[in-house]
Amino acid sequence: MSFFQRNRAELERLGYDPDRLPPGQYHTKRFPVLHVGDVPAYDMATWDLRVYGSVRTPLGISWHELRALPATEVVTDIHCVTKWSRFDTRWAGVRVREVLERAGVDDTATTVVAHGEFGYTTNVPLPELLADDALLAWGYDGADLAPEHGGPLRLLVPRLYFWKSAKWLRALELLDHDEPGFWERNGYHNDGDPWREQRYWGD
Ligand SMILES: Nc1nc2c(c(=O)[nH]1)N[C@H]1C(S)=C(S)[C@@H](COP(=O)(O)O)O[C@H]1N2
Ligand SMILES: [Mo]
Repeated sequence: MSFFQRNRAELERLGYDPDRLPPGQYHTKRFPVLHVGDVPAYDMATWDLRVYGSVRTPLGISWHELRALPATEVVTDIHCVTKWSRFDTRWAGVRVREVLERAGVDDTATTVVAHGEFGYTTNVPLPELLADDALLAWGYDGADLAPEHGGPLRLLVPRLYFWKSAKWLRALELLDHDEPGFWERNGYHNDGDPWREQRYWGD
């Protein structure tokens, strides 16, 4: 039996439906930490989240203002392009939609580029960020989101491979055209749908 077959058999023993695993993925109970560069430190008094580009009202949202927005919880599976998946991860935050509504997205906007600290970028189709489970996440498993997992704030787009979920999120840029981000320019698939196994260029 291959590693992947054993992993699916183990899932079944644990009482999970192995069909929750997208093609080519294995499940893990660990929560790996994966990023390029350092974990940034912040002064939350000066931290802000900017929303700009194809919007009527560009925003600079302070931490205090962000935390006053309607909070919600999302329990979801996450899928990393390096093949691990983790089930039933529990996140707290505000729906991306809430913030985009406040900025007033132009009818021409199609794409959002998420900007993380230190220039990390990733492009996400606007409709993905209007979904109920797309969050600006500040909490994980009942606690503040740990800095190594993207705290104080990360994007959560659980329907796409996890590289689209930018850690240390600082800005959402609305565009009327598509524009590949950091990994999308460096070999990863532009769309990144795990169910269609869109991992790399040419997949
Ligand atoms: N700012 C930033 N966000 C990032 C990354 C990064 O390098 N920088 N890596 C991405 C990748 S490739 C993955 S798999 C996930 C990993 O999130 P985790 O460390 O919380 O598991 O973060 C994504 N978000
Ligand atoms: Mo990744």
